[in-house]
Amino acid sequence: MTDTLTIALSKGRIYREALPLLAAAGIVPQDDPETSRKLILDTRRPEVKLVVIRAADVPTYVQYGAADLGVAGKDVLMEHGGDGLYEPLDLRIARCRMMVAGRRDAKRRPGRLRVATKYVHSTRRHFAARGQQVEIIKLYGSMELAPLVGLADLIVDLVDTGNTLRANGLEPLEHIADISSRLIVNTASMKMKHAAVKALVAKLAAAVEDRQP
Ligand code: PRT
Ligand code: MG
Repeated sequence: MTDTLTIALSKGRIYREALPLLAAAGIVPQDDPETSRKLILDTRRPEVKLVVIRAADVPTYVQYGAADLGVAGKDVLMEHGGDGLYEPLDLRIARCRMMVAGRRDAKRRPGRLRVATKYVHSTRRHFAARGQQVEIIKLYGSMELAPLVGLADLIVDLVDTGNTLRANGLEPLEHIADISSRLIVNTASMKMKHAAVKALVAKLAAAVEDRQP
């Protein structure tokens, strides 16, 4: 009997960039999540399904075994903590950098700096490692706005081209981490569905190598 495999991923850039890698493993969705309202997509391989969810929810689905595998940004995994997950493969897609940013002179202000971010854990770790006391303000998006309206001195956000920062008069100030999307696997699925998971990881690894040797 062939094991069924459920793969969790988010729509948008991760879906778009994962699609060619999945196709190399014969996984071709039968619906387009950008236009369909379906949350569970059948694929050309009858034993493989995709579930399309919010990026930040992917590690949770995989941790609890609601999905056997997932595709998640390293930023999201650093916040989640990785309990109940293996991370066997860097897919090298949706790449960017996690950075501290702010106005050029932001760090010269005396006193404890305020940092706005949705990456609370990564931010706390970064400043703690530098022995710097900061006040962290949790936001869910549009971090670039915070310094403009006096909510925070600094932000921690993802930077790709730098256009968003520039458009808001902000500059990248400190590098925290290089980010890319990772394949994650539920630890129980790794054991119970070992052959199916191993075969899929191998196909995806080969597809990653073919794209960027
Ligand atoms: O959008 P939604 O609220 O549903 O969730 P999400 O923002 O977590 O999902 P999505 O699809 O926007 O991002 C999914 C993943 O893509 C992230 O978790 C990252 O791993 C990865 N990724 C890669 C990025 C970027 N590049 C990126 N540039 N995610 C977000 N951005 C944003 C960034 O936050 C900033 O607002 O793009 C803006 C900066 O881009 P530049 O090119 O102007 O520098
Ligand atoms: Mg987004």
